[in-house]
Amino acid sequence: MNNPKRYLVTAALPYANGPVHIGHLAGCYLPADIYVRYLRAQKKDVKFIGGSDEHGVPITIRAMKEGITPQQVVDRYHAIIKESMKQMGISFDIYSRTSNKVHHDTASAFFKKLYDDGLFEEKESEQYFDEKANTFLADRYITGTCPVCGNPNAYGDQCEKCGSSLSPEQLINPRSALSDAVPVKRKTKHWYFPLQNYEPWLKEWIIDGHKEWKNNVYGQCKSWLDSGLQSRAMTRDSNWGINVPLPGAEGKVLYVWFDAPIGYISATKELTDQWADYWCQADTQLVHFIGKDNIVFHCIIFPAMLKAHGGFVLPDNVPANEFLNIEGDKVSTSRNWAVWVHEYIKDFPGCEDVLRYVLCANAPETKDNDFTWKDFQDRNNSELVSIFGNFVNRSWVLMHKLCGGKVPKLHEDILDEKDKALVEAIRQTKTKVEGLLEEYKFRDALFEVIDLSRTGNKYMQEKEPWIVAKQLAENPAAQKSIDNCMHLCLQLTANLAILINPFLPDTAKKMLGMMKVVDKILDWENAGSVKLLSVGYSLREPQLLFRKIEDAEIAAQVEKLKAGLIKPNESKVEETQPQTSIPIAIGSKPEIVYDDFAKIDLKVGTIVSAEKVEKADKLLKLQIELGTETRTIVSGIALHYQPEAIIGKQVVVVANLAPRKMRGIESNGMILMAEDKDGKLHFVSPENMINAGSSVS
Ligand code: B3M
Ligand code: ZN
Repeated sequence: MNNPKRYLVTAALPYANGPVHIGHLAGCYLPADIYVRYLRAQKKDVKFIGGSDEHGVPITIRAMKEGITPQQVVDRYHAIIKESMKQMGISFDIYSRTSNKVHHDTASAFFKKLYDDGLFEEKESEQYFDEKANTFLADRYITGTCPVCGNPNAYGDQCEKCGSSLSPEQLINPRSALSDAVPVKRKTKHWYFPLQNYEPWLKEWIIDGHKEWKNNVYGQCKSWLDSGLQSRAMTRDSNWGINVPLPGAEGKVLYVWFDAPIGYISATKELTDQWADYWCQADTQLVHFIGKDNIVFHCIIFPAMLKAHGGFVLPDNVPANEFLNIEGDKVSTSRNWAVWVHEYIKDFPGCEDVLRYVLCANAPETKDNDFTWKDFQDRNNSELVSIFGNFVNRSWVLMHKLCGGKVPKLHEDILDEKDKALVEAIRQTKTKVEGLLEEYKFRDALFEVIDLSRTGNKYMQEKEPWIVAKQLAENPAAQKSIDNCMHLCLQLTANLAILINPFLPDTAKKMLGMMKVVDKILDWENAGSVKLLSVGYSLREPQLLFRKIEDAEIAAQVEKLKAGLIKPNESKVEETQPQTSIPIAIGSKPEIVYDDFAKIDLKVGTIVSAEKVEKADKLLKLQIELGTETRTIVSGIALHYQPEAIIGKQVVVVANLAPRKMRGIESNGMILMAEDKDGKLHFVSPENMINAGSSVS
C-alpha cells in the first residue's frame, strides 16, 4: 500500500500449551518485531498486536496429560510465553489472551453476525467419538492402520509413512490417540462456513491482486484455490472454548481457528478505544506475521470471514516464514527436540541480541533452514564479535588514544577518495536497508548493516591512523588525517546504532550509552547522515558489545538437546498440531492433486558410469541407462558416494525435468535421493533389479 496512514501488525498467537521455542521466534515474532521497530523509528503510527491462543485441542490435551484443568494450563503457559517475549525484546503494544472476556464477546458477536446473515450451513454428520475420554476426535487425535501402506500408526488425516492423505473413516482399526479406546460413531451437528462461495473473490484478491506476496505464501494460496475450496466446520464438540452463541448448541464451542484470528481484533480493542480506526479504515496497512503452517488460515479462511462479516480491512501482506530445523532435524515439541527460549535466556544471560542476530541472519525466509549451535557460535564469534563489535571497539579505543576522547574535527579540505567512499557507503546502506525491510527481507537487510561495519573495518585498516600517529613528531599536519578518519568512524558508529536498532535493540542502547546521546538519535531519518555527533563532544569509555562464546558452552547445549530427546514411541500426538479438519499436508509442501503428480515422468534407470566434476566437491556426473537412451545427469551426491561404488546401481529418475547446466555440463533429469536426519543421502531404488526405463507411479 502506498503511504498508509497507520499500520496494524500482528504476530500469530502461540498456543498456550507449552513454552515458545526458537522456531517460533524465527518464524514470526522476530521478523514482526524488527518490522515494527523500524516503523516506530520512522515515527509511523503502528500497533503491534499479540497474545496467547488459549483454546482448541492443543490445550485440552495438555490438560489431560498433566491432570490439570485447561484454565490452569493456559494460565501457566501464558505467563511463561509472555515473559519470554518480553525478555527477547518482542515489543508488542499488547500481549493479550483469548480466554479474556473481551475476546469471548468479540468472537461470539462475530459468529452471531454471520449466523444472522444466513452465512452458515447447518449439517449433521457421524464422527468418531471416544467414550472413555468423552470427546469427539478431531482428525489428528485418531490413529489406526494406513489402508495404503499398512503403517499401524497413521493419523486420521494423513499417513506419515507413505504420505497418503486420509480421512478418519479410512483408517483400519481406528483408536483414540487420547485414551487408546476404540472410538464409536456418533451423530453431531455443526455449523459450516461455505468457503467455496468466496472462491471467485479470493482468486481475484490473491491470485490477481497480490502477486507481490512471497513465493511460498502465494504458491500455497494458489494451490488451495486451484484445488477448490469446501465448506469447513466452524464449531466443535468440546467444553473448552467459546460457546456457540445459539440456542440448542450446548456442548459446542467455536472452532479454535475461527476464534483465534478474531483475537487480533479483540486485543486491539483492549489496547485502544481507537481500535476501529485500525481495523475499519481503508488506509490502514494490516500485516500478519506467521509461520508457514498458518498460511491457509490467514490468507484464505480469515479474510473470507472478514469479507463475509464486512467492514474490516484485509491483510495487505502475510510474510510467512518457513520452518527452522534444529541440528538437522525437525523441531518436535512432543519429542522435546527444541531450543526453548526461556532456557536460552537462563543459559545465556545478556545475550538476547545474539539469538536475535543468529535467528535473523539465518531466518527461514524462503525455505526451511537449520539452526545449529556451531553456527550460533560462529556467527557470534566471527560476525558480531570480530566484525561489528570489533569496529565499534577499535573506533572508541583509538578515539580515546588519538583524539583525547572527543569527537575530532572533520577537515573538509583534505577529504580523500576513501573518506568520500565511506560517506557514500553509509548513505547507500540506509537506502538499501530501507528497501529490503519494506520487502520483508530481514536477513538481507541485516547483512547490509553488518557489511557496513565490515566496510568500516576495511577503511580503518587502510587508513592506519595508529601508524600515522607515529609520524606526528616530524609531520604535525598528519593530525588532520587522523581527525578525519576518527571523525568518520565515529559518525559511522552512530549510523550503525540506528541501523542495527530494529534488529538488536539492546546493542543499540549500549551504543547510545557509549555515545552519551539520547534515544532520539535512533530516529530513522538520522541514518545516512555523517553529522550526528558534534565536534568536541566527549564520549564515554568503550564497552564491549559482545562476548566470545566458548566451545564448552556450545558442547553443553548440544549435550542438553540430545539428553532431553524423548524417543518417538514415547509420545503419540504432536501437541502443537492445530485442531483442524483441513488436510494440511504434513511437512513442507502444500497438498497437490493427482494431476500435478501425473505430470512427473519417473523412470527406473541404471547408473552405467560416474565421475567427479572438476572443482565441484559435491557433484558427480552420471551416465544413466533408461532403456531407450543413456542420459547425462549431474547429481549432488559426491560427498556421500564414491563414483566407483555406484556403478550398476538402480535409481529413480525424474525423466522429464527441463535440462539444466551445472558447471558447464548439461544435466538431463534428476535422480531421487532420500535424506536421513543426519543429512546423509540414500538412493531410492526398486526392491529387485528391473528393466531400466520401467516407469514409476
Ligand atoms: N495458535 C497455531 C500456532 O501456534 C495458532 C496460531 C493462531 S494465529 C491466529 O502455530
Ligand atoms: Zn501409509
